[in-house]
Amino acid sequence: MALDDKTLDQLAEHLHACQREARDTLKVTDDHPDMTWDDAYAIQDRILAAKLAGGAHLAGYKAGLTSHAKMKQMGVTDPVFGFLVDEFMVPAGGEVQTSELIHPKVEPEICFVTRHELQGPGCSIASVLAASDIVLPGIEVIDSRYRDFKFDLKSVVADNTSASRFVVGGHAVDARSVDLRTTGIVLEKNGQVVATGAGAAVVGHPAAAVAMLVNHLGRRGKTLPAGALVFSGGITAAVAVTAGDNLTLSVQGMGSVGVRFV
Ligand code: 0L1
Ligand code: MG
Repeated sequence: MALDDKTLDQLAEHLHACQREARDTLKVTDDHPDMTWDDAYAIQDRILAAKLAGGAHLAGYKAGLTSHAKMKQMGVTDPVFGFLVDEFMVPAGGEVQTSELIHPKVEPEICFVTRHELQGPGCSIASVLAASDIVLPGIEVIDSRYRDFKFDLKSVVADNTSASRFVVGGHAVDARSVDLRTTGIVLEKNGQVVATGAGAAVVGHPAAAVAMLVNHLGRRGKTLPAGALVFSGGITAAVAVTAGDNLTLSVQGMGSVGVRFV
């Protein structure tokens, strides 16, 4: 760790305020170029602790930057991980208030719900599938707090991987009943197809991203609990949205889920 507790507290407070107030900021590594990955996750942990202290509940976990194209672009080999709380939750077909966000984008994802606790290191796709209950379509709304999307990966981790809203829906299926690599998705904005893809775009298999999350948690002395919702990562590039947009994600064999931006 390069940063002391006081600095970690201040950065967490700052980024949390930016998220709550839809206020943008410069990336945190501008003032703290020596910030380590552990520091970045420690800031994220502090934001979660503040949310829980304020009455929020942990609603799930997310893997971010999961597509090979985006990882190559950012010069990284592993995804990043964040948390979801109930205040980010939007009902299927519900509305997202764009005035509460800075510059939102959406990502089409396949979500897992675990039946059994998972522990890493050493977690594999097979362990994830064996421990999973259902998979279902999910739209993640990301909203980087960094001005003009000028960020680096450690700053993104500190900013809870741009998490801001999420919606799940469609129809859930047994995680072992489908080949998630070849499961196709179509994302429509206002009735126009804006992105298509297949599960394999997420580090080869969406369950691989969940295994990476479990191994990441394991390295930090944590486990993925039974009943956890996990957004396994965007299958395509994120799509920018503004007020008035209607988004629908269809996932092969799992129906559709939609959300409206007002
Ligand atoms: O969920 C994600 O893929 C996180 C993306 C973080 C960077 C961004 O805001 O584009
Ligand atoms: Mg995502």
